[in-house]
Amino acid sequence: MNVSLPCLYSFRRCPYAMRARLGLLFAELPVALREITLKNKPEQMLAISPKGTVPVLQLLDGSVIEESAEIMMWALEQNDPQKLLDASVLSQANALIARNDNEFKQWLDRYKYADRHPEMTQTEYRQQGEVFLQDLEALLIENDYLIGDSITVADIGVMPFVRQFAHVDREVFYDLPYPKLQRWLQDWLEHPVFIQAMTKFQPWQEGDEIVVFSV
Ligand SMILES: N[C@@H](CCC(=O)N[C@@H](CS)C(=O)NCC(=O)O)C(=O)O
Repeated sequence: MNVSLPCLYSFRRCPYAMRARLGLLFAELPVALREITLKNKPEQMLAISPKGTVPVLQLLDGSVIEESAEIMMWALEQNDPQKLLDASVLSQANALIARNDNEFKQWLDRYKYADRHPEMTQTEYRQQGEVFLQDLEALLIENDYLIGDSITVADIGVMPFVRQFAHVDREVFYDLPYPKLQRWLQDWLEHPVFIQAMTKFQPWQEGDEIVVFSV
């Protein structure tokens, strides 16, 4: 079978790639998925995106989207049956995603790899990350999802990073005083779209059969 689909370079455990895959699944846009390993990036990916991060999406016209938030937005702009990208949520969603990427992610990395950053203790890094989590908890006290009572792009943009934070030490995370956030994360981990987004694939090699990634 000869299928022409946009091509997504992805890495299963990467939170940025997770948000891109979630965006594509919620948009119901099939792509050809190429799983990579960070230690052995395919030359075909580096040729279209020399910065060497995943996710990378190459469209059928050859253009390349190499930022995860842009892939998510692009996908939902093409098709958004569940209205994740309603105009009314856009500015709040963009602000939350920007805070996640520019502020929370730094503390998350230091919390996860505290031994590489001896300037502060792991607990202090965790507490810095919790500043963002407290704000998410406040939003989830008001509504079932981060912006209102249905899933928006903010939820799928932020959730993979909260998951990573929780997985640094699950016992510690579930002991923190954020019951709404813990419930929200737990619901996401059991959500069928997230489960599908976490399907395992073998790393791609030239000549492999196309792997269609779709709902
Ligand atoms: N700003 C980028 C960041 C993507 C990113 O940093 N991805 C990591 C994996 S989680 C990566 O590819 N790192 C390259 C490497 O470790 O070599 C985006 O949003 O897509």
